[in-house]
Amino acid sequence: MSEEQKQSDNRARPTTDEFREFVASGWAPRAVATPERAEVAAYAAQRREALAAAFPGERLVIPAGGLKVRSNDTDYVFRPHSAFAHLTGLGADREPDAVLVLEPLEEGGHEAQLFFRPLADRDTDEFFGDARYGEFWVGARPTLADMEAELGLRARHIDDFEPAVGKDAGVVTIRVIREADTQVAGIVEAARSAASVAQEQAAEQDDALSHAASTLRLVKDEWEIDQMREAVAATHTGFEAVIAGMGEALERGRGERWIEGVFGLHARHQGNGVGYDSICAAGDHANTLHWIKNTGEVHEGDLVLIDAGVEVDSLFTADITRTLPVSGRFTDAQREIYDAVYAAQEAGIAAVRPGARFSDIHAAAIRVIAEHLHRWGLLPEGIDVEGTLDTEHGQYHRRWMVHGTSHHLGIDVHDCALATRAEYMDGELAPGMVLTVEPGLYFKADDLLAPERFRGIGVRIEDDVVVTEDGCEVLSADMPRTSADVEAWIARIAQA
Ligand SMILES: [Mn+2]
Repeated sequence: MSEEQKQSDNRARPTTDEFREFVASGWAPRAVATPERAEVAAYAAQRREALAAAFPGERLVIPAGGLKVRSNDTDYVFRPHSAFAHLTGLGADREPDAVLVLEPLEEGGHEAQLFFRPLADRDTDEFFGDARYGEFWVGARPTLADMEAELGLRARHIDDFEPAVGKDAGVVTIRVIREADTQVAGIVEAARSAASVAQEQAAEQDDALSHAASTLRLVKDEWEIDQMREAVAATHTGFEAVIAGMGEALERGRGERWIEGVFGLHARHQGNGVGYDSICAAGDHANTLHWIKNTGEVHEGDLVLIDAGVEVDSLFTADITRTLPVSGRFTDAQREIYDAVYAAQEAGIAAVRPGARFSDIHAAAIRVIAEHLHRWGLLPEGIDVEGTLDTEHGQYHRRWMVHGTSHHLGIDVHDCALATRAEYMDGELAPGMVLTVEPGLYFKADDLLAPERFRGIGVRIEDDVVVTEDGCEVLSADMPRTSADVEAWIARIAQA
C-alpha cells in the first residue's frame, strides 16, 4: 500500500456490492462521436520518423511521465515530458503514465504505439472508486479508438506495456528517455538486465536518445511556428492587460503580485498558463535577475520589468520582457539606459540569419553594451571596448549584464537543453529556429561603481524571433519596443 493510500484510508467510506451495482447502472449510453484527426498528427508523425531514422531496428521508449505529488494526496497539474509532447502532439494535461513506443518493423521503419490508460467501463471499480484516474473524479478519458482517430497511431492499453517493451530484450536494442519517468525506466532496465545487457552501454544509449529527441526540436516545423505566433499574441494581450491595470497595482499595494496575477489570468484564460514563473520586478528588484517572489510595491516613477510568457495548450511558450515606466514617461536616466539596451537588442536581432553562429547574436549585442559602458566611463581604468570583450582577460561588462542574450525557445522556455555546445552555442543558425534576443543592463541600488543617477535601474528588452531564409522575423514585432513607442503604447491604453 502506498503512503497516499494509507493517508486517505481515514477518509474512506465502506462500499457494498449493492452500492457498486447501483452506481454502475442507470447511465445513458456514451456518445459515440469519434474525435477528428488532430492537425498536429501529421507533423508529429514526421517528427517520429526523423527520430526513428537515427535508430534503425531499435525500440525507442518515450514516456509522458506520471503525476507528481505536490503534497500528501494532492498532485500538480499534469504536464507531459517535452519529448513526449513533441512526438505525439499531446499537450496540456495529457496523458499521465502514457508511453510512446517506436517499435522497429521487420521490413524496416517503425510503428508508433501509444500505451495509455483508456476510459474504463462504468462497471469497473475505477469508474467511481479511483480518485486519481476514475471518470467520477477527473472526467472521462479517451478510448483506444478515440486516441487512434485523434493521433493516427496505434493505441494500446497501458497494462500491455511491460510485456511488450521487454520482448526480445537481448536481441533488440531498447532505449528509453529515463528522466521522463523513473518507473518506466525501471521496467526497461529490468528487461535489459534480465537479458544481460551491459548497464553502462545501455545508459549511454539512453542518453543518446534523450539528446536526439532534444536536438530534433532545434528547427521548428510550420505548425510549431504557428503555435509560437499564438503564444506571442496571447502574451501581447497579457501585457496590455498589465498596462491597463497598472493604476490598480499602485493603489492596491503589493503591486508586483497584482501584475503577476493579471498576466496569469490572461495566460490561463487564453492558453494553458504561464510558460515559466513571471518576473514582475519594480525598481531595484529588476536587478535581481530571477526575481519571481514578486512581493514588492510598485511606485510612481519606477520602471517595472516584466518577463512573462503565455504557454498555449500545445505547451509552446512565448518569452517576452518589457520594461515599462510606471508613470508613463521615462526619466532621462531611465531613457538613457533603456535606449542603450534597445540599441544592443537591435544589433542582436540584426545578427540573426542563416549561417551565422548562435553566439554571434550575443557578440553583437554585448559589443553595444560594452560601448555604452565605456562611454559612460564605467569600465576599469585602461580597459577599452576591445579590452572588456577579450574573453580571457576582460569581461568587466558582465558586472552589469551577466546573462546570455539568447536561448532556443519552444515547448521548453529554454528549449533543446541537451544540445552540445557545438550544436548550441557554436551551432549555425538555420531557418525555422526560434530564439529570444534579450540584452539588459542592471545597476543595483548599492553599486558604488555605477553613476548615482543609474542606481536602482534595471532594464531588459526581450523578443522572440524565428530564423527565416534571409534573416529573421520578430514574432513579437507588434509589441512596442523603442522608448518612444513604449510611452505611446502606455498612453494609448490609458486613454482607452
Ligand atoms: Mn528568455
